[in-house]
Amino acid sequence: MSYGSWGADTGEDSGSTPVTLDAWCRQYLGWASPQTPDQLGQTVTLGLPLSSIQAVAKLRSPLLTSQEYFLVENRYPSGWDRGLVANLGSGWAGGLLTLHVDEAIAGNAYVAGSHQMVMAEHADNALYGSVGSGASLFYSGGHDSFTPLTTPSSTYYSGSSSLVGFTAASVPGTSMSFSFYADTSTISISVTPTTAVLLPGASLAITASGDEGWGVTWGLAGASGASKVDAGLTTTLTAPAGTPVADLVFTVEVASAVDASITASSTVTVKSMDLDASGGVDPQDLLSLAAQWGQGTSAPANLKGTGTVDNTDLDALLGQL
Ligand SMILES: [Ca+2]
Repeated sequence: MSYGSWGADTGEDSGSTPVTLDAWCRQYLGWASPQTPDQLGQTVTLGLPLSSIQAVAKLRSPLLTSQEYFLVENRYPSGWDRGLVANLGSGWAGGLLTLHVDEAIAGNAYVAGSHQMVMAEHADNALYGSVGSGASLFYSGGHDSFTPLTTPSSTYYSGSSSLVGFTAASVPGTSMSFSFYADTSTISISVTPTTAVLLPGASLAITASGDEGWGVTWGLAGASGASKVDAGLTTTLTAPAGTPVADLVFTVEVASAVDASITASSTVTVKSMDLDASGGVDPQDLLSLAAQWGQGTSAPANLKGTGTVDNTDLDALLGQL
């Protein structure tokens, strides 16, 4: 708490109103369980520090170290934070306090050539001593953004981008909000396989990559009747068991969990078994299959989509007659 122990409102003796513990202290004590925004543009709302155990936001990219991150909280001249008035002045109106935390550092003592474990990111980029300033806080009308591109920036102590931050801090108040920022420029979602052919009732695992640790969300479009089971970066598609008289085409869609505009898709087909185009699946189709025996994947009778027309395709057709 340092200087905060001696907090006081206007006209009070020093120490009469010790200020609220900062977000790191509350997290350490178990008084705070930070919100962890994970979608670009997600609105995060923060009440006053002691109003809720979730009145803190933790900003961190899953791609990078878990030891270094930012804690954002709403500091406002109310309750114990009236004790800040003695040092910040009666005109202090509140804002978002942003703490840069590096748990790889053992303590908060100043060591030349190093940095402290918990330090405020001063919105006005000024240097302060033991006591900060109202201009240290982020708010609409002052400095309302904190990203890898702003000054001060959300760059890590190593000099690498943290890839996270916030924009659009609201005006000060007992409830404040911001928009979560994530640098998604390194995310490029792809899937394997991009195309496949399935027999009726068969299953196929489709895997995504390039999510940069943020994860993905899966969707399914196209013909009806298929189902899928999502498990992280993999989804397993199961084709409907019925006999297709016309090709069934399914589109498995995948999007970055942090930025839904970054997408990829896989096209899965269940081929028609009406090989002679009679309008139904019947014994005549066996003759068509026999005529294409040994042909490759482009043959209509290659129902499984791999190798050549063989017993697997014959069994599939017999199973559906
Ligand atoms: Ca037919």
